[in-house]
Amino acid sequence: MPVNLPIVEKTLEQLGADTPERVAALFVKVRAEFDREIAAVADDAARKQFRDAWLGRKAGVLTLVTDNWLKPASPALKPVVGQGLNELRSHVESSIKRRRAEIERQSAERAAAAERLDLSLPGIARAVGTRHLVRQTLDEIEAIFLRLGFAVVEGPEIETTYYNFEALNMPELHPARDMWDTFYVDTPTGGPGQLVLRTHTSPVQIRTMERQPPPVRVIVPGKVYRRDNPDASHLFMFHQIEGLAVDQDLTFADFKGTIEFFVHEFLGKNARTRLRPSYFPFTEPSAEVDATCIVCSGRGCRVCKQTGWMEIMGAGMVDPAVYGFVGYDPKQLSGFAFGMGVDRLALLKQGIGDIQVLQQNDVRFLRQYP
Ligand code: 2NM
Repeated sequence: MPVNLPIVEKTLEQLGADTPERVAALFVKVRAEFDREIAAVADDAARKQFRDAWLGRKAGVLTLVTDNWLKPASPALKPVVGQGLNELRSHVESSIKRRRAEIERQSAERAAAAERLDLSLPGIARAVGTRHLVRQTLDEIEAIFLRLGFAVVEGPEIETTYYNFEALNMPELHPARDMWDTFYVDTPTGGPGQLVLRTHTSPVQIRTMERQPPPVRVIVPGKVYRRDNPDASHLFMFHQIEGLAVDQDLTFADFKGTIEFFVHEFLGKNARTRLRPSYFPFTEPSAEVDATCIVCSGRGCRVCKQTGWMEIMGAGMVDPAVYGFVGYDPKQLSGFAFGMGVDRLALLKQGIGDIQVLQQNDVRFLRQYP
């Protein structure tokens, strides 16, 4: 900020200031210019420049006044100039100091204002996720079996053919393997042997029995994979919960009681249970479990194809051959196992006709199951 004061470049003599009154008038002019200029100093950088212009040792206004007015002044005027200069200096210094404090306060206020939280603004509504319908169903089923003393265990989704088939009483080339449309995983020669995406969670039951001695009571939830073409009732990845109980003297009646308890808890006390003979390579005898159709309460409808029943699981007494693979003694032990498709059960319970909505992740669907 250049100081606009030509009078300080001149001497008192040149200015014709030969009386105390005239000298005083000159100081008034200087001070007026100072007051005018300091009002425009708005920030720290401008203040530093302004300070130099007035107090700078080499060419500051006060230096000029000293050199041009005071030093050459006549002995008579010198005290007057000296007093004027002192008053000017103290005014300049204290004013600049005050201005500096003001600028600091203003910039602090501006910073605080920029940071201030406006608590009256509406919040940001974040989209809150929910448990997926399948997860909700898994949790519900797990809770029922936990109350019966079952433990929840999980295992790998990529399995060896040994755990997925062989240990479940299906040797290589056995036609029963064709019951599942299996995804085979490419593996390097000399690798771990043939790998598959597990077609059921039963390999985890095998691994559990290998790991621990009887008694065993576990349920195994998880994803399973089958090479099906997707349609309204098929997904190539879906969810199962399988269960296994092994102990001395477990009977088919224990199995029936367990399943009836489950059906009552899951579908309601009015739901009845029915067993039909079936076949699985790893159970003997084997059964399909039907429950009263929840859509029509058993009267017959489109969902149950007018039978009043819907199939909810496959099950049976564990085949003694399976115990041989895990080092259990079939003469000392017996047990039952069961497996159910969780996605399908969720659909039945909700009256949904197309299984594909479970994997399309359309929020309009998901939001219906908060
Ligand atoms: C089912 C149906 C019947 C089953 C059998 C076993 C094991 F490991 F103990 F042999 N785990 N799961 C089983 C039996 C599964 O799912 C429809």
